[in-house]
Amino acid sequence: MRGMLSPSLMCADALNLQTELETLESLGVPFIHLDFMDNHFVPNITLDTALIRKVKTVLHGMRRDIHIMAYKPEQYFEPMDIGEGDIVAVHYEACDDLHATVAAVRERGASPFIAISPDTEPEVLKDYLDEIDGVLVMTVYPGFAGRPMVEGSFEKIAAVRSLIDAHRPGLLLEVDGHVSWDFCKTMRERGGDMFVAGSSSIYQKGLDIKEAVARMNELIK
Ligand code: S6P
Ligand code: MG
Repeated sequence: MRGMLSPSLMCADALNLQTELETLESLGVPFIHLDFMDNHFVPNITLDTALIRKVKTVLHGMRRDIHIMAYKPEQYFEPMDIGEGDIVAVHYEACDDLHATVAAVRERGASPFIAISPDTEPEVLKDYLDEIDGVLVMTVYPGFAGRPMVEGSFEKIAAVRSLIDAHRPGLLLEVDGHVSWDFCKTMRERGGDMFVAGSSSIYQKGLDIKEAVARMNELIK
């Protein structure tokens, strides 16, 4: 399987989101990464539930890759109109009953992923691997774009890959945070399947988005 791109909408031009989405779709980008924050689990607010809901109405094949950085994520599923085709990553650190939250994503017809923050050990995933479709590994501390990669992230990606391969081969491994031009190839080699691209790569001033997506696709192939 080729490495897959999931551009982060919070890094795109906020005044031209529809055009940004149309361009990505025309380039055959498979996922759009949508960051939701509650200003409690992380100290920031970015895209809101109404926007994430609206994005669904303008897509033609590109899938929503929703990353919920919030406590009690299940309260946002209905407002976001989560359903078939969506990936929904909920944080291990943010859920009261992670088994139930994962099941609630599945009940809506979406694909549940578990996200782990940099200080969370991969081993915690073991109890959930049979219930999910993927793991999102945070390689920055969540909450903001443009952060530096946390030391040890390449090793963390490799450790999660080993865990997946040993217990549930086929699960997707998504890498989120500072997926830069310099680091993305190594992240792919260490076992990443999906890559969130933001201000460290495709959304840099002066870059043509078409050329940037092509370059990124080549590096993560
Ligand atoms: C961060 C969020 C990420 C960012 C992404 C931005 O809390 O979950 O998805 O959008 O990290 O990319 P970059 O290249 O600026 O780190
Ligand atoms: Mg994210």
